[in-house]
Amino acid sequence: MSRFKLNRRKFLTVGAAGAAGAALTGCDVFDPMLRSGHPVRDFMIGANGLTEAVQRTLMGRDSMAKEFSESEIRQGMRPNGSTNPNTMEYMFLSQGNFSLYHLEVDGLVESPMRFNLEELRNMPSRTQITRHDCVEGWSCIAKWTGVPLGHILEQVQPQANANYAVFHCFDVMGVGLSGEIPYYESIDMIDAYHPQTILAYGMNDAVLPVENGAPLRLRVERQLGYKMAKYVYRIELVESFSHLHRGNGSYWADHGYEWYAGI
Ligand SMILES: Nc1nc2c(c(=O)[nH]1)N[C@H]1C(S)=C(S)[C@@H](COP(=O)(O)O)O[C@H]1N2
Ligand SMILES: [Mo]
Repeated sequence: MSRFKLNRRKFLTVGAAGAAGAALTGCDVFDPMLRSGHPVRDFMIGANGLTEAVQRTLMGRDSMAKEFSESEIRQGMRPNGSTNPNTMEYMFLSQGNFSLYHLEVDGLVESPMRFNLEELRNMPSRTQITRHDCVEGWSCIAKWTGVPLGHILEQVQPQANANYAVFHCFDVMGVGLSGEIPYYESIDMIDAYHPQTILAYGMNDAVLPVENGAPLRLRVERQLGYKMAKYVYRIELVESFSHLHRGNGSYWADHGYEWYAGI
């Protein structure tokens, strides 16, 4: 356990070194290091299988992330990455206070469903005060309220070959040869059914602010910040994510980070 933690620290230090000198404004400060063939990138990719296997063995599938008390909440949650998506659809919905928003849940499920915010808020909820660790080397402690993802999955009934939940987000990160490149993330079914995995609509006892992912963002507490997809409009259950975007299961995994970002 402690040996593993040491390795994780080393990984984080590599990240922090890359960010030195640059303002800590977003994960994109690492981009130059992540070119194919760069030793840091290769190290991260090589470490991926190992850390996931080691973590699963050491931590077990049901271990809980540490939860904190009210007095430990540190600052408002520092916004990072996209903080105000400028796509037409998002701006239209946010201007209407997200009253026309709905979350779509589809893919490999028995009953595809859509839920508006009121329906989501009326579902069983969970509140947790947790620490958010960004790969850049900063962290915040904030209080999150939302519906457990497991509760939504129980309603749509994933099929036997559904291996991953993919979170599609409103924000566009850039434009590539095949069009716009949106933010997306994915987790496996172990994390999807974990009791602390929630779709949060509230933060620090208030409505989730736009900069932190309104109207709905994922909290998957045993992984790094970039897994916590903000601005989620669709959850798609898939057998494999190789057909999505560059095939690595997440915007940042497509840019050389680990797909499994356990801490
Ligand atoms: N849709 C979307 N989700 C995202 C990001 C993003 O740019 N777009 N940034 C990620 C990163 S790198 C971090 S650290 C957290 C930041 O969450 P916060 O803005 O609430 O602090 O969101 C993650 N989720
Ligand atoms: Mo991050």
